[in-house]
Amino acid sequence: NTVDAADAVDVVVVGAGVTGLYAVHKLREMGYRVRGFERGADVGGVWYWNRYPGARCDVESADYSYSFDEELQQEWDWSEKYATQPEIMRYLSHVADRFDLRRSFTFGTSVVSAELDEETLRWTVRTDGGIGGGGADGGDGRVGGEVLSARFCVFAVGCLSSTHLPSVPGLDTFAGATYHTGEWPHEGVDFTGLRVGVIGTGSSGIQSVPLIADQAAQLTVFQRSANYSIPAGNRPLDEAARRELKAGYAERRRLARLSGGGSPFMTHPRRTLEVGEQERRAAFAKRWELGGVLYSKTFPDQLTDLPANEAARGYWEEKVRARIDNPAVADLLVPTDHPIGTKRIVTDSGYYETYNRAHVRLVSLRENAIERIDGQAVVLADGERVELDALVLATGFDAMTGSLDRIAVRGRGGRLLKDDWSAGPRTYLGLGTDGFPNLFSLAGAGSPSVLANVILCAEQHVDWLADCLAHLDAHGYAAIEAGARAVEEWVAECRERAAATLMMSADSWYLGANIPGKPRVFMPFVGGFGAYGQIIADVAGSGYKGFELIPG
Ligand code: NA7
Repeated sequence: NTVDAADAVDVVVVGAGVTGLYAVHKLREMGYRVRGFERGADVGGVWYWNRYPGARCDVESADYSYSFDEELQQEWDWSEKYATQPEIMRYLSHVADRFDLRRSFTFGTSVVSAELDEETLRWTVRTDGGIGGGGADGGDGRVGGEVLSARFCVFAVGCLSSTHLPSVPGLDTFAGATYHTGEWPHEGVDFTGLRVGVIGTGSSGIQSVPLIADQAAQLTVFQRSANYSIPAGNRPLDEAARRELKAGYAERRRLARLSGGGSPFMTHPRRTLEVGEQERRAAFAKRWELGGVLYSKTFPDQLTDLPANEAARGYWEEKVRARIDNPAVADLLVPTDHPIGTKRIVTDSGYYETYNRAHVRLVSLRENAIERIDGQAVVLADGERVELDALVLATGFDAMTGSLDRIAVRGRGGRLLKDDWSAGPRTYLGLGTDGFPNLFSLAGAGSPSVLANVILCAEQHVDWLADCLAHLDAHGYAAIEAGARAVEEWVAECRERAAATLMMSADSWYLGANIPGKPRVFMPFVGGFGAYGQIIADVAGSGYKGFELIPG
């Protein structure tokens, strides 16, 4: 395939989720010719796909929104403290309309490969030809999608976009309907009167179970590992609350940028066991009221010190047991295998209370594993056949690397990125890697994105990228490439920082532990959003230390 001038662009952006949308906007504003590609039929990324009942963000809506445009943040009205998936989709659609972003994207189209030309340092990017697949032969001899040449390749493919199916024998022969929470039908699903099974009790399972229970005649939840969940404390935002939020936005954003998680909340100033029982409980109670994921950072040592963690865990257990009528069921719902916060704490609405309902049953797979699926039934190790009309797989994702792995990215010497990363992702600052000049991965492995508010992470990365490209152009550089040594050091730093926490002790998707055969490597940067922002700003300020700037 030849690439003619018409197919040459400055930047290809892959993904129209929160990161890709802002990347296209920002780079286009700078005057670059940008083409975006998106697998889904519209903008939204993870929010486009995860339409399961109860899908809701676990970061407050006021924070989980772009900060780059003051008018945008002043004009948009969030209706609830924690936004539902439909409201987030309306917001992202509004952003796309407001900045006319859709015209730069080709939807329903996946990028399948990106190949470096070492002479020109340009990337040849190929797509799959879009919905309907394969045959985009427009009479110009090109079959199988578009081919274009780009100076920069920007991957904004998301950390939770490649769905994971459990390897249950007979799964594909199930006689009822099967749904994965991460690929939910757009027309919705009506479970009224049905016998429904849910496999998986991460965020997606825990958020969907109460709503599925409202419809189903019988609901069986198959739990491999119990999880820590905390009530969202969700509430509608009225006009007065919104006015107050908007008036305080500047300070709210300032604090969020300094924080560990990209939300304007600071941990208690002292260590857990330095304060008395009463003050400790008051601090936990305050965080509990804030809701959800913020609880994992009530005290600064909670994720580094086991006795401190145990104090937080103990408070959690006390609160949760009080919500569950049957103590034997409560025993199954209290995790015993990992410290609190070492998997992402789930933010729920009525999850534990759902098990107080007569038609809802919890099966612990640790005690009674799924042997196979046979016709209409899930067959358990003890021989019981659980007859089902519908099965919901809330079994998560090949997180952080799964979506990039699907794309054949070939750098210097024809090296495949996937092979380079076979022992775990290798990045410098999460942004680039050696052997792949002018290729950027945004809000992915090696960055704090999955441990923080991803919208601010996206802005942090895109703004860094925009400054970087402006620097290259101002100084006449053709390309920028992470140095091998800088990559080694960053990988080591990410590993060491994680090893100094309790995060290594959970079989989490942060570690790839949910995917059989995936190397056990802690993939995010655990040092916090604010600290990370300082690190990447310092690198830029130093003239991109650790990167090689290649003259034009
Ligand atoms: P998660 O958090 O990865 O949860 C997946 C769940 O599915 C979890 O309970 C898993 O148990 C379970 N699972 C996975 N494979 C199997 C098999 N083979 N058998 C039984 N159970 C299985 O995905 P979510 O979609 O809920 O949430 C992803 C993120 O989205 C979340 O962290 C938030 O950041 C938002 P396990 O714990 O591995 O034993």
